[in-house]
Amino acid sequence: NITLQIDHHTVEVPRGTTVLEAARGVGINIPSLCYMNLKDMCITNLPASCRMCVVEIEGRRNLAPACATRCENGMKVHTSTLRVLNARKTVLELILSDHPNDCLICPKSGNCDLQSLAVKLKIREIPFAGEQSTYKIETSPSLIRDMNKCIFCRRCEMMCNEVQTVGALGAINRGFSAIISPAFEQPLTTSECTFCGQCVAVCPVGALTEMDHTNRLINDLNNPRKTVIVQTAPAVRAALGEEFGLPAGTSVTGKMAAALRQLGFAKVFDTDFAADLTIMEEGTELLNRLTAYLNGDKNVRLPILTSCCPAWVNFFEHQFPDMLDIPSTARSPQQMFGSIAKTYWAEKMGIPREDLIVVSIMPCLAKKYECGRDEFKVNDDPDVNYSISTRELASLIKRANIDFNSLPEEDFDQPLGESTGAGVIFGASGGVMEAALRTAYELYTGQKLEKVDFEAVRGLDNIKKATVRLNGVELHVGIAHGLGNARKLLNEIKEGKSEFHAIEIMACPGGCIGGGGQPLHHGNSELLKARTHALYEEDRNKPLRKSHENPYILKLYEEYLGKPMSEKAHHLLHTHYFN
Ligand code: HC1
Ligand code: SF4
Repeated sequence: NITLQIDHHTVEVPRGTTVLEAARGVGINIPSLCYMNLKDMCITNLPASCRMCVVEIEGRRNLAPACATRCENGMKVHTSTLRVLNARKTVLELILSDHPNDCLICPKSGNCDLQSLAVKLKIREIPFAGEQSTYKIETSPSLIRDMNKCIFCRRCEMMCNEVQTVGALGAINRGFSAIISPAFEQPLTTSECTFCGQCVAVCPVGALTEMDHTNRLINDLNNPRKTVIVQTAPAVRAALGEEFGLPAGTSVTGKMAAALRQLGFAKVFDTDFAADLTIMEEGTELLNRLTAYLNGDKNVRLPILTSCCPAWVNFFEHQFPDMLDIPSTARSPQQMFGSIAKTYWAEKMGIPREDLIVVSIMPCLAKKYECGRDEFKVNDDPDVNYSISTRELASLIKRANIDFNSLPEEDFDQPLGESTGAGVIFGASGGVMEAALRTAYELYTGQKLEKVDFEAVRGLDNIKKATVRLNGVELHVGIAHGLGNARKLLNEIKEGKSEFHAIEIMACPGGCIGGGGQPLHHGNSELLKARTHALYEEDRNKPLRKSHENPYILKLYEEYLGKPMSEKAHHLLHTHYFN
């Protein structure tokens, strides 16, 4: 270990620790904009480009960036001398000299690191009147890109290239014209972008934000000719509370249902219901493929890959176009919900399709794009009209003057609000696989599962593995979260080296709990762990924990669909892929 002095603290840290980390360890929060450390993924963004974190080190002539300076024995560091404070202020003024000062109307206002720093450093004027960038703001179904606001921290580039290995964003041009952009300055929509939103989740300013549908929703909720219903994704309940000052990991399912009712939705339903439905379809597909394989069918495609994450679907459509027959054909729970709501439920209620609006609340930005895919429309009417992110929901609740923390706990409406614990854990990496295993085991063996928890598939390890015995057959399963990890498993399949029969992939770190539409995670894995914990707690406390025990799912098959993978189920709940 190394001992050094930081301001008035004597600090002992392991060799290799940076001054920034050592200082933060004793509560000295040196400001930074570009620095980001994804400890659990062993990835650090360290361009040392913003220079906000400069400190004075005794015996050195120049100020040093704390993020890129390693601690040394006996070092004496000063983090807030006059020289340091003046340097930081000048750096910030220079950044602001080419940054629009439209904070009042910026989508990131109130949640922007640059704005917070300007407040903290008491910036009152911008002395350097420099040239201003004038880029056109680009919109896509999921994200908005405003390069006039980019501060070149390169955090988005790191997420897109290193964590996701998509490579949609990179630095192009030089000097004042340098920007982060898809190749040849093409729009995101025609690039390799998957709309995963991980660049948005780490952008410290308003350069990358989500496509906002809150005004559209307010209009619909006030239209007396429309019935507006809502479904809420599993991961939303584990993070929404953070927007109202509750500690990370507080589950707010009941308050969320109450808030949605107060906002004016005619019915408050749950995507978790459709997650249970997904398990019936995808689980059956897995067992069908496995049985065919065991019976010697050489053409059967294994491993089967989950297909509920739309950014992941985009990724394999773009990057592995010769493997489109491997993923499950099951639609995502969001889309299964929309399809069932606009057929089975609408018919039951006597609501004409054109008068029904289905809205989803999602932790994800790719879900916005998924709603608009042509396969999920009937006569041009989308099964899910549009999707709102967790952050957008929080802003709506605030706008409607709802005191979220004092709301009562309310239940979802039935029948499309009933779910089991298996549906809840979909929101964490490994959850879809665990839910599938619970059902596949019981359906395949005809026996009751002794222990419902499959610990091996949980947690934040990059790639997780487990083996489950089904009547003497060994089922090998793998799980990856983050598209970079997914790529590794896909390459193994391509090379014929995959050891798995089934693989779960979620595009975001930690699964949907780390989605691009959640309160920004800024790469903080402790936050992801707390959210994950909230979902497993909720699962543990549910009376039913296996999808095939959901009574309303059983009723749906009995009254409408017949059985899993029936012709009707195929038509309403399955899809196909394109390159
Ligand atoms: Fe997800 Fe899913 S779990 S994709 O991560 O399969 O977004 O939460 O809603 O559709 O259920 C997201 C979460 C979500 C779907 C489900
Ligand atoms: Fe890259 Fe995802 Fe951002 Fe698209 S949304 S640019 S894939 S990080």
